[in-house]
Order: sequence, then C-alpha cells, then structure tokens
Amino acid sequence: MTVNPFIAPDYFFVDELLTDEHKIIRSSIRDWVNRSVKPVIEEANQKHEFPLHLIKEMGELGIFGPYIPVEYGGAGLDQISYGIIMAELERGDSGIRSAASVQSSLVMYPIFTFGSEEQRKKFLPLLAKGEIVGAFGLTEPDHGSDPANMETKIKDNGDFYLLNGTKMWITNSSIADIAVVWAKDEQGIIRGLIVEKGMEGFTAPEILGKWSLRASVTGELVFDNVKVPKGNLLPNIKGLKGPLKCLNSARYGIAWGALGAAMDCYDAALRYSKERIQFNKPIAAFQLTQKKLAEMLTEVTKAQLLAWRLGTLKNKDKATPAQISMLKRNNVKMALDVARESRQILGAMGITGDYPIMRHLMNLESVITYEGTHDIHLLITGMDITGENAFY
Ligand code: TGC
Ligand code: FAD
Repeated sequence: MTVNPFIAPDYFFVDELLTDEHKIIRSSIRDWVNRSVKPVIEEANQKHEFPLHLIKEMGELGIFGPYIPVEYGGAGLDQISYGIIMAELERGDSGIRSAASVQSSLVMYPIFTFGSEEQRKKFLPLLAKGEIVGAFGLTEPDHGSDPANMETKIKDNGDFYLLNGTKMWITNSSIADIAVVWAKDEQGIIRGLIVEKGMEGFTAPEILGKWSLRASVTGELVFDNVKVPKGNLLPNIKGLKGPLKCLNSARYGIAWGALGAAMDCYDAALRYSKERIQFNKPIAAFQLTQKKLAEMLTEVTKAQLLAWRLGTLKNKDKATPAQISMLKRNNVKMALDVARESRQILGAMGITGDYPIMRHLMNLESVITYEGTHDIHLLITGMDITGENAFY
C-alpha cells in the first residue's frame, strides 16, 4: 500500500486553535480518506460513477450529521468538527463531500430542526448510519438563483398532499431513499415535505455527461401527482427561510470543504516543484514558481483563519447568513484559483489523473455555482453592507 504523502499547510499554527478532540477527528477522517477514497476516486471520476459503497463507511465513521444530537444518531459534535470533517472529505473529492453535505445539512438538519418527533425518530438514525441516502430538492429547471419563484406545488387532498413539479440539478437524486422537497401550497407558501422512493409518480433520472463532480450523482426529481402522506410534511417551518436556513449550514461546510481541495492542490504542487528539474534546477527555485506557491499559501492561510473564526461564531450561534455567504464565496474562489495555479506548476502532468489537481479544478467549477453562485453571494454581502437589494 502506498503511503499518502499529504502534508497539510499550517503557516499560522491554526492547529493551536483546535482542541485535542478536533485533531483526533481530523486524523481519523484523514486516514479514512487516504485508505478508502484516494485509491478509488480517480477511476470513479473517469467512469463518471459515484462510489456508493463509501456511504455505509461514512455512516460507520459518524460523518453524517456530526452536529445532530446523539439521541437521534448524530455525533453531537461542534461546528468546527463539522468543518474539519468537510475539509478532509473534500481533500478526497468534492463529490464525496457533496454527498455528506446533502445528507447532513440539507436532509438531517431540516428533519431535526423543522420535523416532528416522529419524523426525527424515523429518519435521523437511518440517515446517520448511511442506511438510507437523502436528497434536497430546491432548484428547478427554470428557477435556480430565485427559488422564491418555484413552480412545484402541493394541493391538500384531505388525507394526503398531491405533489406536482420538477426539481433539477439534485445531488444524490437517483440513489436517494428520501428527498426533502420544497413546494408551494395553495396559498403560495413554501413548505417542506419528505418524499420517499417508491411513491407512485415519483422518478429521479440522473443527469449524465458532466465534466465536473463526475463522482457524484446529480439528477432530477420528477413529481407527477405524487400522493405524499400528511405525516411527511415538515410541520415546523413555512416560507423560503426554511430551505435558506439549511443552506446556511451547507454553505458553511462547503467553505471548509473548499479548503481541503485547495490544500491538496497546494501540497501536490509544492512537492512536484521540488522534484521537477528544468534548466538544471528544481522549478521551485524559479521566482515565478515561488510567487505562485507563496500567494497560494497566503490565500489558504487567510481562508483557514476565516473558517475557524466563523466556526467559533457558529458554535455560539452568532454567525450571520451574510458572514456565511462571504466565507463560501471567498473560500471556493480561493480554492479554484489555487487549483488553477497548481495545475500550471505541474505543466502537462497537471492535466493527468496521476495527480488530483485537474479533478479538483473541474469539481470546483460546480462548487462555485451550487449553494448560491459566486455572484449571488456577492450580492448578499452587498445588500448586508448597504441595505440596498440589487437582486431585482
Ligand atoms: P428574501 O426575501 O431575501 O428572503 C426570504 C425569507 O428568507 C429569509 N432569509 C434567510 N433566512 C435564513 N438564512 C438565510 N440565508 C436567509 N436569506 C434570507 C429572509 O429574512 C426572509 O424571511 P421572512 O421571514 O421575511 O420570510 O428572499 P429572495 O427571494 O429575495 O432571495 C434571496 C436570495 C437570492 C439570497 C436567495 O434566494 C438565495 O440564496 N438564492 C440562491 C439559491 C441557492 O443557493 N440554491 C441552492 C440550492 S441547494 C444546492 O445547491 C445544493 S448543492 C449540495 C451539494 O452537492 O453539496
Ligand atoms: P441561474 O440562477 O440561472 O444563474 C445563471 C447566472 O446568472 C449565474 O452566473 C448567476 O450568478 C447569474 N444571476 C442570477 N441572478 C442574478 C442576479 N439577480 N444578479 C446578477 N446575476 C444573477 N440544487 C438543489 O436544490 N439541490 C441540490 O442537491 C443541488 N445540487 C447541485 C449539484 C450540482 C453539481 C450543481 C451544478 C448544481 C446543484 N444544485 C442543486 C443547483 C444549484 O444550486 C444551482 O445551479 C444554483 O443555485 C444556480 O442556479 P442556476 O444553475 O439555475 O443558475
């Protein structure tokens, strides 16, 4: 077995800000990623297949719903632990982190926060163990950045709700056993429902031919007169703030996740630059290579500190949605830039699957779009600091 040579950059001793528990969690997820993700992920991407067997392993490791209380199957950990887990997963691949983000923040979080006690007890332990897979349906073919205009509808039919509409670009779609779906009721109020695989009229076709997140399932959720039992409505939330609260949690995790991808690229580029000889010198000795590496490390370090700080605010329930937007936007763009610069340092080798960089680069092109695009997050910050809404 080859030993993964990854050395995490920590220029400002951010490790000193972590507890022993944080470090133990990081070490166990890092070992698992080295052992179980790294050896299979390149081929999974080349084949455009999600390595489904990893779901059970992630469940056994406590990766799903780490901040959900233990009584519901979660691990009862803090927000920094959640972030660290996401960073380690995305060091493996954004697709693996995506599966975990959706399961934890977009499926377990709403069931825990907005669900009935019965729903919590029925679904959360199974989701935590990876015995069932979840999906989150907000985006539609005609409504991505503007979910308030969604067209998916529920109609009260006495014993059940009749659900009609289509959700698009949904992570885990065709492998999901349940989906948390957002739809408008007859008064135009957005409600959340748990739709279960096998309900008549519910299909989930996969979207193929992606150049990004190839080791992640993305697809549609199609509802054609699906009869959803009334007990599957999330009773404790109404309005767009429901899905947006879920997104706060997922966006925070993504901001940490992007750090993992960036650190993996930086580490690979640094090592390569010391080994690759051109003009009788390692390319690390050229000023232009050093400029790239020094700037990458500076940006990674800033992103690490921001992520840690937001985690501490989140632990105190003081993180604002606008702060989360700023972090998601900053860290994902940082990771994309680091991946691009790293790829250049590797020259032609940078485009091959022998190194993780091109795969991270392609994945991050999705990460910068989902969970709110780069520009939408800029507008959220703009509105927060000026009080002016520039969306409409
Ligand atoms: P707006 O009028 O501003 O807000 C409606 C209500 O929601 C409240 N609110 C929030 N609450 C909690 N957290 C937030 N982040 C919130 N943002 C807004 C707001 O206070 C209001 O509450 P109330 O009580 O007055 O009703 O809504 P808007 O229609 O103007 O839209 C705002 C905008 C554009 C920022 C929002 O729609 C948005 O964020 N759009 C981006 C959509 C998006 O991010 N979609 C992600 C889909 S899921 C996904 O991509 C998963 S990928 C997973 C993976 O694989 O990892
Ligand atoms: P659009 O909203 O059509 O935006 C197109 C462009 O217009 C963007 O550059 C955008 O920034 C810009 N734009 C839009 N409005 C404005 C404005 N007011 N001002 C300035 N510029 C604007 N969704 C889910 O619900 N669940 C999932 O699990 C999920 N998983 C995904 C997985 C993948 C791989 C991908 C790619 C997407 C996923 N999404 C999911 C959907 C994702 O959230 C949307 O793609 C995203 O919100 C953007 O929507 P859109 O693609 O329709 O782009």
